[in-house]
Amino acid sequence: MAKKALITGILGQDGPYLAKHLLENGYKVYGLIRRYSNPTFDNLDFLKITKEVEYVQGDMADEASLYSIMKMLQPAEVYNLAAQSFVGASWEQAKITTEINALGVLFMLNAIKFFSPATKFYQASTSEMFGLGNDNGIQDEQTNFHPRSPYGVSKVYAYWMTVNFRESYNMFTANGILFNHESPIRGIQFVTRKITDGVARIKLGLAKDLRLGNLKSRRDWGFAGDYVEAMHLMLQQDKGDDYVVGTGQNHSVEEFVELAFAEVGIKDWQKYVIADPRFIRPAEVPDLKADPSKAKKILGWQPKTSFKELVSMMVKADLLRLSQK
Ligand code: GDR
Repeated sequence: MAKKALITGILGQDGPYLAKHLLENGYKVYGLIRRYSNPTFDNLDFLKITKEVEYVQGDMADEASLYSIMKMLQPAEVYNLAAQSFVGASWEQAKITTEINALGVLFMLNAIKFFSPATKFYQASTSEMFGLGNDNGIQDEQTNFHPRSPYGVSKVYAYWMTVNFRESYNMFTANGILFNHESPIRGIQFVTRKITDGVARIKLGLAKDLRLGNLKSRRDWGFAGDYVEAMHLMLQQDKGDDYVVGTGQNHSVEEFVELAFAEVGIKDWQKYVIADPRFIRPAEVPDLKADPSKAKKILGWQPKTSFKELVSMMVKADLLRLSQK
């Protein structure tokens, strides 16, 4: 019988890439879907796997729904990718961010503990937990957390609950502390996709400018398709553990902008970019860079896609998408 995996957050960016990877590895993949009036399967369609995933109805904020799903499915692995994942919205919507990102994880851990204790659990932790916690400009598994947003705070709670269920109940749980990871199906409000979509629109004459916030912040950007392989590897080890996943290099938002415009042959990008205070955050994380040595050593994982390849892939996909409309 095929191994069963349940992915929460199946309609987001990482869910489809992970589902594709698991399907290619012979898994039966289930996707958790909450009630939407109009669920959008565009990201799964993009990877051509919409019909290969089986969908189950439930909600991270409603623990009883998770209990019955775990009782029914008894999956070998659960990947918790469900979240209010946009940092920028988390100040205005701190409560819902906390309910889904923090309490939702507690509910899922309890669902596993009570109804499917052999299930291995992956938690989508994040470099946003580090925030200002910075060991000489680079973060690894030992770096202190100093989150700077309600989103980061909610993820720190989830991280420690995931560790605590491992320590308290001997459950197999793993935190993947993923640094920023992007792709052509990245949500449009995140800065990379906002830039590549904006650049493609400007190139095609569909927009005149691109409005951005802080161009100076630096992120360690990788390709989501590479990162889901690390998630899977974490659950194939002898015991659960926590791993930093990133490239080990970082770039400023400005460098991303410059490279994206260069991809369509525009050198004088400053003409098009407008600083807009609406996109400045109440507290910023200025500089993140991963030390992924542990993932490399123990999981044998390494990113395959360079920063330049990532920018180019995203710009090309947006040009194609917009020229087909
Ligand atoms: P981030 O991603 O907050 O790092 O979290 P995002 O792409 O939103 O921001 C990256 C940096 O770019 C700056 N920035 C802007 N950001 C947005 N969204 N829009 C703008 O116009 C803009 N201008 C400048 C931001 O201030 C920030 O410094 C992402 C999310 O996917 C999280 O869920 C995940 O946990 C982390 O990555 C790892």
